[in-house]
Amino acid sequence: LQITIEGTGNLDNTVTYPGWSAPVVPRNDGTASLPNTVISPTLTGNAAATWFNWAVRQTGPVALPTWSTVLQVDGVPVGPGLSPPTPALPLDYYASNQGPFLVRGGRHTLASVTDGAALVTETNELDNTHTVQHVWSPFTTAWGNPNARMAPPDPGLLPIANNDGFAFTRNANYAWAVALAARDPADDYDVAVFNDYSGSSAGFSNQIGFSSLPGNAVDFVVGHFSGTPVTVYPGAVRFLAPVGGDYAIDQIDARFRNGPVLDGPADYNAQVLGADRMADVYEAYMNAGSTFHLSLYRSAGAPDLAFEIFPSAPGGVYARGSGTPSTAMSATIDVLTYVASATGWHPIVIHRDNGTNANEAVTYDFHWSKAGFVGTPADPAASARFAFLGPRPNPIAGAGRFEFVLPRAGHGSLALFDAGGRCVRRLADRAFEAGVQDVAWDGLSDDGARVPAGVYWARIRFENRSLATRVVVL
Ligand SMILES: [Ca+2]
Ligand SMILES: [Ca+2]
Ligand SMILES: [Ca+2]
Ligand SMILES: [Ca+2]
Repeated sequence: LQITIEGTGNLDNTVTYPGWSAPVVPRNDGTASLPNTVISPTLTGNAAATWFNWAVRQTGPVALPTWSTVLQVDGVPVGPGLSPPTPALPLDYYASNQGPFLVRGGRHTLASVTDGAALVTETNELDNTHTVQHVWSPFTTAWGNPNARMAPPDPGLLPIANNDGFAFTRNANYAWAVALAARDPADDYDVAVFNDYSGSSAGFSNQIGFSSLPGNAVDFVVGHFSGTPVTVYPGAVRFLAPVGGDYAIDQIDARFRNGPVLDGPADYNAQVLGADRMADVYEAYMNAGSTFHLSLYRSAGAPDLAFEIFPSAPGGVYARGSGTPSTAMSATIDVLTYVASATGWHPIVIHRDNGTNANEAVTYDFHWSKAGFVGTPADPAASARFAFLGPRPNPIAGAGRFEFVLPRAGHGSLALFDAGGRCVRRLADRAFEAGVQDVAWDGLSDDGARVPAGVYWARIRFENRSLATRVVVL
């Protein structure tokens, strides 16, 4: 026998019961009692350590037919929920200590949903859900150790999007970057960086940077070494997830910096961006008004690389695309001629273009110099086609080679000079094709002797221009 008088009863999820801190209470233990159900000050993320409590008040006057209530985390039901015996009498119903469930670190939406299938007609259909956001303790990440993660949570409808949350503490003396990308080109995840995390009721709320390029382009946020938080809280946010594939997130502070005494040139050869690593950070000390010529050469690995330079202002936090990006000269070479507008440490981010094949390591050389490129700063692409990519390896022990780029076919010469400006070896003086050139050196001087260890300069001349690069011989 089923007694049903429709329209005379109600299920209400919005009631806060005596001894409860809210209609929906997450806890990091399963020991709540009916008169004592309070939210844990800190909720433990990334472990099966959360228990849920929620209550539904059924008002009369009569029993209602079959209904059920479930808890959703970011829109996904978890656990068995609660289904009272049918018919259900007018009472308070409690789903207590359901768990433990694993919730990732960061910000998430909890919703208790009753009669979601709309099987019961009630006097009020608008109070059947209670929605609230809480914060779980972030996943702590380490310098240069990327993590592969499943798709970020549904962002939800509240002002601060739900996220998969992290904590990264960098060296206070160096610029930093956090970068992520979806592996599948159809998925689009973004990175937001926050400066706060505290307990279960706040945190991941003060956003200091947000990169949101489309598709699976690498999104990154970079910060100046000075005036930005030493510990930052990145959150991975879902924008589109038609595939819902995983993503890699990476974090690092500056691998290298050069200046202010040297003021360039800087030569970083055979650097490896490992599997799932998304970005490296460098810092260049530049004086206002100085023109720098930067070049990036990918020597191994298929994924495309690029770089971008950012202002030297302390406190600066920037998203990908808001700085000055490099220009792709070829599949493997990116260049930039940059005129510093202020004096100080400029963060430079070398990054993958996207997350496709992110599990493949990439090897690159990165150089910058005030003398390396000659041309018109206003036209970096044109000026860059005459480029000295540098000695390989550098330093040179025994034998090596020199790589440079010519804008067109023509006559060029390459020679090696000692620190005193004396020519020690004429390496080439002939016609060249356009594009990337490679001239080998056997480590000998013009008179056939091995050159002594020390600092030398290699100079390429082409038409009326010349470029020099520093060479260290061991
Ligand atoms: Ca209702
Ligand atoms: Ca209903
Ligand atoms: Ca994105
Ligand atoms: Ca490139």
